[in-house]
Amino acid sequence: MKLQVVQVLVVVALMASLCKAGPELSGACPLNWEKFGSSCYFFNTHKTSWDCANTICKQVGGDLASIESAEENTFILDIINKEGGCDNGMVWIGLNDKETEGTFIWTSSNKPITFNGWNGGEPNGSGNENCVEIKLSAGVWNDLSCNQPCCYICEKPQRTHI
Ligand SMILES: [Ca+2]
Ligand SMILES: [Ca+2]
Ligand SMILES: [Ca+2]
Repeated sequence: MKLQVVQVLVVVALMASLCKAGPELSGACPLNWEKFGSSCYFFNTHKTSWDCANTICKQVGGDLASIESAEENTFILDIINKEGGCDNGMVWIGLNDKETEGTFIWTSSNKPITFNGWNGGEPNGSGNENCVEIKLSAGVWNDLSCNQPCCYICEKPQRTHI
C-alpha cells in the first residue's frame, strides 16, 4: 500500500516536471513572442502586402498589432529594432480605412484610434492609401498603398491558462 502511494507521487512529480519543460507552457506568450500588458507580439521581417500580413497574423491566432498608447508604440518600436528592424524601414500595423475612406479603425477591434501616432501631415493618401505603417525612423504612422511590401507585427491576447 505504502509503495503504491510512493509510486503515484513519483508519477505525479514526473508529469509535473515534464509539463513545465515545454516551451509553449513556460510563460504567458509562446516562444519567440514578446509580452507587453496582456498581449503577445511577433515581428516578421518578411515583407508582404497588408492583406497577406494580416492573414498570416490571423493564422497564428492574432491580428496585425493595434497601438492604443504611447507606451505600446514605444514597446513595438523597441522590439522591432531589437530584432534587426526592416530593410525598408516600414512595418504594417492593424490600422486601415479600407471600409470607409477617412475612418481609420484597428482590424482587431474595428475601433477608431485612442492614441494619435500620425506623422505630421498624415493621413494624406485619400483613396490610394488605405493601410497604415509605423515608420521605424521616427516611430510615427503613415497611410500608404495596401499593396506596398512591408514587414509586419502581429499581436494576440496572452494565454489566461498556463
Ligand atoms: Ca494593442
Ligand atoms: Ca484612405
Ligand atoms: Ca500617407
